[in-house]
Amino acid sequence: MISSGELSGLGMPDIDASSPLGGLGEVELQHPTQDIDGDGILDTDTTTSGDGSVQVWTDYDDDGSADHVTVVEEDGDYAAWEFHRYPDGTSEWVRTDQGRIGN
Ligand SMILES: [Ca+2]
Ligand SMILES: [Ca+2]
Repeated sequence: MISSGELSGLGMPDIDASSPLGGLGEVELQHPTQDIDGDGILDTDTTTSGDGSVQVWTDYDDDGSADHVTVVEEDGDYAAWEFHRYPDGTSEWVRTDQGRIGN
């Protein structure tokens, strides 16, 4: 089995800080590589896109789909989004933060 960081993130949405995620829908974390909350279960996948932006996808409840994403562009623009699931079966991504690092 060959496994490297370069392979992680395949199939993840390619987004930047200004991408509207409202209709993106559920995002499966196929290859989580980090354990952010330290419970021994991998929950976070960091992906990069061609333009230099970095996306950090985190699955807080370990159900396999991302609940939070932070996007940071090369020039410091960033945005954070939370995935909300509603009782009527619908779901959406809601932006929780946006700005520019270092200014
Ligand atoms: Ca964890
Ligand atoms: Ca989840």
